Amino acid sequence: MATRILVTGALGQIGTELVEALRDNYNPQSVIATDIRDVANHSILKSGPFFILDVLDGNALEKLVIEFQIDTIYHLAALLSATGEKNPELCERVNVGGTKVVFECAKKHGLRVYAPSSIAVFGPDCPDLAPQVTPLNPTTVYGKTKVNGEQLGLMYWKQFGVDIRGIRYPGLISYKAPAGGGTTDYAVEIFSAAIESGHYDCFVRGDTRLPMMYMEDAIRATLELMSTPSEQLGDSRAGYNIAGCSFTVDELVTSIRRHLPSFTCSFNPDIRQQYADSWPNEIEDKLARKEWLWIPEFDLDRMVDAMFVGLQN
Ligand code: NAD
Ligand code: AKB
Repeated sequence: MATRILVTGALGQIGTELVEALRDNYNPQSVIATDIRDVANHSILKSGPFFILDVLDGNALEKLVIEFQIDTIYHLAALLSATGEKNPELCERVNVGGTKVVFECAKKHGLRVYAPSSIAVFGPDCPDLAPQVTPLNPTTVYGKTKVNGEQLGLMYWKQFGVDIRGIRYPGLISYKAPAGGGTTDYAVEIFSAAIESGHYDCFVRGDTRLPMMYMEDAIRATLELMSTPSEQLGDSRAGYNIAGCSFTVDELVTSIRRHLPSFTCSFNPDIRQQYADSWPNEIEDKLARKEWLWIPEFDLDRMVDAMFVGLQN
């Protein structure tokens, strides 16, 4: 039977590009995009089916799964770190509660699930180069919900055989949709500010180094993980480390100046500096490379070049 997919949180930064990639790979009418909100004229509302869905509403989710004979869910609905820390109760409810709703539905209907994790699972006790297996002691509520999601995913796989997979995405950089309220948003916002005004006021220090990834690499990683035979995946299946490129804001500014020599950046760290400081500088991804042959393509300069091409066209 042909793959029939439902995507939650589809209007966000990742969903905007993942839905298009899935619709390119499968029958576009078989990729059902959903989100709790509507965005007028959004590209994915035009390229295939879209429904309003609050991921906490298990009955509504089940109705769509049955109606469209869904076999795979890409579960993207969540609150990111900066938004989540402002509203921890809602963050916990959506990120953990919503994930349980999706996993229960998958268990009942025999679905496969992709549920992303984040580098936010790591805490200050993690080495600068984050290993795949290390104690996970995040300080943010968001990070705790992501650890919870990974643990639930592994539990549903081991106890009930539900095929759940996930990647610990680094900060994702893209130009097709705005970043969704995270700590790494500065590495997205800096590009439009540079092009529009020649200046960016950054909310973390210039020496802040975080793991990042260009969206094209992240989408490819997602599709590659989901097309890997289940028996190749081990106990990290719900939260694989993958590395793209790590850089400081100062290094990002230097790379942007190759395109805009007069670009300036000022620094006014806010509470998000604390979240950034609690995360590792770099990610070690040997296991993903071994188990599903992950390999990144975009380094800092290539990513910056692609952002300028994307934003200026
Ligand atoms: P985003 O904030 O851009 O999009 C999330 C979407 O979820 C939004 O469109 C929002 O309307 C929707 N949503 C919120 N509450 C909902 C609810 N109750 N029901 C249904 N939809 C709801 O986030 P994103 O960047 O696309 O992230 C998607 C996933 O990837 C999240 O799990 C996030 O933790 C993870 N992730 C993202 C990044 C990144 O840099 N973008 C990095 C690491 C992990
Ligand atoms: C955030 O900054 O909250 C996200 C993430 C790394 O999970 N981009």
